[in-house]
Amino acid sequence: MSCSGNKCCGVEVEEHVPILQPDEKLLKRLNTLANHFQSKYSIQPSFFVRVPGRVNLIGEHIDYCGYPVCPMAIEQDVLVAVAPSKDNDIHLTNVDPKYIDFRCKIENINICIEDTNDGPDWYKYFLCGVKGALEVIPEECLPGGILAAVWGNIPPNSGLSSSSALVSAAVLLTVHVSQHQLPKRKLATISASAESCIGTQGGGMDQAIAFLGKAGTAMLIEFNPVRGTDITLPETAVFVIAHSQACHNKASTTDFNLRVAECRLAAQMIAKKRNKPWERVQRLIDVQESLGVSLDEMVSVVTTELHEEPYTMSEISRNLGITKEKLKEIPLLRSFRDSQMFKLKQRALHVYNEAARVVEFRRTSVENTIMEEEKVRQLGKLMSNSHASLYELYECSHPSLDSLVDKAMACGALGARLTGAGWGGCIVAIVTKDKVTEFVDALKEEIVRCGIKDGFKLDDLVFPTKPNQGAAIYTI
Ligand code: ADP
Ligand code: NG1
Ligand code: MG
Repeated sequence: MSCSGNKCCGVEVEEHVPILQPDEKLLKRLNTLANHFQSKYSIQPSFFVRVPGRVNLIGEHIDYCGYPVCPMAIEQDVLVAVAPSKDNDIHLTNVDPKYIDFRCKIENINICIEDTNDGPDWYKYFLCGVKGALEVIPEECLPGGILAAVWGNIPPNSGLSSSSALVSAAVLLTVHVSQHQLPKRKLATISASAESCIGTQGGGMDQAIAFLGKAGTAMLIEFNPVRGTDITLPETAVFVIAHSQACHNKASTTDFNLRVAECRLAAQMIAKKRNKPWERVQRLIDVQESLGVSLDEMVSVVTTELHEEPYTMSEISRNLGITKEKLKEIPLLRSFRDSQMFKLKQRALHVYNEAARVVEFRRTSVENTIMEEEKVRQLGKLMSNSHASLYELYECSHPSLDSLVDKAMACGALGARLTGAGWGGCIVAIVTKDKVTEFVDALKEEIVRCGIKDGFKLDDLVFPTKPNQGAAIYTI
């Protein structure tokens, strides 16, 4: 029996977050952060954690339906300098002055989320992570207090997962400051469930890639249980991220959770129509599994079982054979008014087709009978089809994203799509290696021509990216 990768004598060995020495570039940033820490707390940090953002190449809005996705960790990250504190308080500061300092008792973490246009206060993301970690750390290891200084360079509210990098960093540092150890996959699961306290019921992709990400390879992330498999991308493919200059905080509106609810209701309605125990069905993958059919067949099932017109709460409850009051008891539905309409057919069609595109993306990436250039073209087509579906069926795009996708295609991309939840944020485009510089220059020129908004810098608006290392702990 072989012993390689994460297998020993054929048995899966759980990987842990590595403790690394920083390279020169990171060391410079850690020193700046250490100086900020020292200026606030008058001591040196004991260690640092680094958690990257991510770009999702394909598989959007399907993680919470149970389907695999294909992200990679990016270079931009959240860094936190940490030391234990004896006073049983959590002390928080941020190098960026727009994020105000915060302090609270560790046994009195309050993550009450108020309705605001800007979304929750930044420190609540951090507190979600600390709280999630404290729930699993054994009593005898629990920390006194924590001194922490945060510094991130992932553009926030932009679909590159700055929120999950912050939550996951808080989970990791709380576990490490307690001198406790947990494997990467467990940390990813804790972080995903911790972030749901912020209000959005995401599927776990962001926290999974934050911990499982590896330099040089994208990942197929699967769920229940969470796991990652390397996907080697074609040598000649380069992924370029571009910002639409429209920002959207996911927790500031009900858009995201409405999509999660629509997918769940679509799954339950199909199950009910096909005489399956619908109460046990939570995700679109559950109904596919209970019917035992392919993704293509699920597209036909949706077409016959669900109608185009948006559903009302009354129609859904009638079809499921329960009262509207009972339906509204489902936690995810509590925040919606009686008048809320649900587009079940459109959302379910997107999910099953997108899940099929992920299968195809992976198959194409690893296929060695296709010529490199043709491979990149095929991956590009899948990405563009994904965007069209997110625009049309899932309705989570934004005019600035659509126009940026068009610009990217006009500048020579072989495919482009919004990445992350949408409603603003970033796109990811695929180009061949020999055309990257030409592409980036042309796209920048187009962006300048249309105008750069206050607060954005041209160099941060378009940048090539490659698969990066996941979370790590550093000492200096
Ligand atoms: P994203 O798509 O980037 O994950 P979200 O809407 O999910 O966007 O959440 C972004 C929020 O995370 C920000 O509004 C802010 O509260 C918090 N955040 C992100 N980066 C930082 C940072 N460097 N420092 C403090 N808070 C941050
Ligand atoms: P972003 O854009 O990073 O907030 C969200 C969800 C993901 C996934 C994508 C859409 C969270 C923390 N993240 O990502 O789980 O559903 O949207 O594919 O909720
Ligand atoms: Mg987020």
